Amino acid sequence: MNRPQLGPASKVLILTGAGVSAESGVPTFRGIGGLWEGRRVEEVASPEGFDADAKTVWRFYSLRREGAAKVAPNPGHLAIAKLEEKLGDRLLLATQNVDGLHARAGSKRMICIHGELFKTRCEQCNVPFDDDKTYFDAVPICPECKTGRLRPHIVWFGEMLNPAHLTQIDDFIESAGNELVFFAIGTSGQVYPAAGFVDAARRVGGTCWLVDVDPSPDYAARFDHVVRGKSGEVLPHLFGV
Ligand code: BV8
Repeated sequence: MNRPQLGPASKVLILTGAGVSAESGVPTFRGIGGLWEGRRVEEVASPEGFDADAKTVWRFYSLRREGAAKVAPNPGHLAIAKLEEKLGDRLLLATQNVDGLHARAGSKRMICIHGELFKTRCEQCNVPFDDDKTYFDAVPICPECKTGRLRPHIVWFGEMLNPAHLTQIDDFIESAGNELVFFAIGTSGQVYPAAGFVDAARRVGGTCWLVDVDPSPDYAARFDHVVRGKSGEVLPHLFGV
């Protein structure tokens, strides 16, 4: 396997998707065919879905909370955390995953661009409830403002990502210039704006690597290097950690 040349000026941006958690036993979206109980995930994970049937949406996230609480980080998560130990502020991780496994593996310089499964917030007053493992089988009302519905702290389809997160990623890419090495790991590259990070990396002259057990051809075509394999097996060697 050819390996990235990481020199003293190199800056590494990593984007992860559901594939990084697959070896921990967390099902991927493509693996479940993009469906949950026969419904498209995009419908369930959306404001419209929550307005139409908040109880079912809470059951979707509560079941995922139960699943994610039972699994552990795998060697792929650990390899990313070890590379961060080596590179420090020359590494930034943007994860699409909401399962919390990167944090449990030790990643610190991390942005959860699609939210966090174990966080809840009030739709009305936005008060956050961190480290919330509650299994909600009814729609909870905010104990603070007594009127708003509590919702998962998740970026749903059709919702804007946190602009500050996108600015932090853009600034990192710009500051790296052609010293940027961009890795997309375990993602089918279907969801924007995350799927566009590779284009931003190319625009500054960065080198782009895709690691995936079954790369999506259209997405893979935008990368300089494609490493076909399981992230838990590939990353320790690829990163030399
Ligand atoms: C936005 C949280 C703009 C939810 C997620 C209409 C209206 C508004 C926007 C849109 C619209 N139509 C389209 C859009 C844009 C939309 C989008 O991109 N849709 C797609 C479906 C076309 N994007 C959005 O809506 C975003 N917001 O654009 O706002 C806007 C502007 C103005 C006003 C309002 C809005 C918000 C997107 C965020 C959605 N939330 N997650 C939750 O998790 O419950 S997305 C969710 O699905 C994940 O976070 C992830 O991003 C995505 C699934 O993708 P992957 O992670 O890649 O997973 P997948 O299963 O697909 O692939 C896994 C890969 O791993 C595979 O390639 C597989 O081969 C590989 N693999 C498997 N095992 C392994 C492995 N690889 C290595 N090792 C292994 N062992």
